[in-house]
Amino acid sequence: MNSKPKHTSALHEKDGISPPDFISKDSVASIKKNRRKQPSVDELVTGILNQDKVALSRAITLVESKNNTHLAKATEIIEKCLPHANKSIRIGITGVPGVGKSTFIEAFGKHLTGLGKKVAVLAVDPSSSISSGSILGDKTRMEDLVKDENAFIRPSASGDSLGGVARKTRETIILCEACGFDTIVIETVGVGQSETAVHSMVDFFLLLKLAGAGDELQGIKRGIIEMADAIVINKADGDNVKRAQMARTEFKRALHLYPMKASEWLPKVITASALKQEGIDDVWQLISEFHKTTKANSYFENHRKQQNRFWLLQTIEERLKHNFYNNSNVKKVLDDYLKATENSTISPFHAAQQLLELLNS
Ligand SMILES: Nc1nc2c(ncn2[C@@H]2O[C@H](COP(=O)(O)OP(=O)(O)OP(=O)(O)O)[C@@H](O)[C@H]2O)c(=O)[nH]1
Ligand SMILES: [Mg+2]
Repeated sequence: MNSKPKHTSALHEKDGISPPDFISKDSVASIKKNRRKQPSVDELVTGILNQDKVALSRAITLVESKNNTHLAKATEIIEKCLPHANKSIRIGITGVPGVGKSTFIEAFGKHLTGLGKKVAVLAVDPSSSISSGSILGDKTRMEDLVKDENAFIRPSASGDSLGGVARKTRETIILCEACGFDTIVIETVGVGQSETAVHSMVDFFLLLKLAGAGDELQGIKRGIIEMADAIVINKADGDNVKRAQMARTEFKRALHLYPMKASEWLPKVITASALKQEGIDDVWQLISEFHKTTKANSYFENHRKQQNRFWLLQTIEERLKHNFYNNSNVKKVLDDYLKATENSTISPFHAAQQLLELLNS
């Protein structure tokens, strides 16, 4: 006889089937216990400082989380890692889709690990939350680097705002450095303002280009050329070698028209073939030279200090904006105010003033 009370509610779930006897209850309990166990902040920090990539990945997941408890943990981890960070060179790489960024990073990364370096590859691509194709593509295109003991590849954090994605990447840089990665490569495809965001978190900014396509064809904004510390004309192989060399001369000439950079570094133009792995060492030599020059004239340190200031102010702006648009009082009346300004029944400035006052009410 079944002694259990009869359930009349339609919501009642039937008891599941109990596991067969040959499954050890102890094993099930131990698996469940381990599965639930979240490593503590100190465990993750110790792991990161011991160059454990699993701990690094888990900490990055916390940085990328939307859960407030995770974020609080992430903040603590970053604070503890900060004294161990900073000892690296941070390189930003940009270029239009198809220029060969992934192929280049694979060749460049392998070259550097061959020199005994530890390379972390991160990405800033705010569009990746919409189409995850590029992430999967990158992982397969960086086949060898993914398997490399001394490399770490993390696709772009997803997020709806560039500011959010950029913040996560910046924090991830700190974690990677504390984990012993001495070369940080940050890839971005020119979506919106992502190059500017990447430029403001790296020491060296590299622009990949193709020969034979005009700037307008390549969709590269002028500002990006101005940001570049080096332009690499990629795919300089086969029939393309001559055109690549011509493009190099043209770019060199064009770069002379730009004013001297604060770093006192004259941007260089070189040709390379990521596919044939040619010119890769030249790129590295160039970056090393830049590193030496800017360390000697103190630009390197000053630039990083400036970047930290920039990110502090940027974060405040983001938060203030977020708090404003998510304030329930503001949400209730914003549309009415917008309509009223459209109809000129209130001036935009007066409306703004009244809306901002709602934040303090
Ligand atoms: N001939 C030649 N082809 C190359 C070279 N580098 C990359 N390619 C090819 O160009 C295509 C695009 O390369 P990717 O490395 O995926 O380019 P990407 O810039 O990462 O592209 P997205 O991720 O779409 O932005 C691939 O078919 C590569 O094999 C090169 O140096 N020479
Ligand atoms: Mg790619």
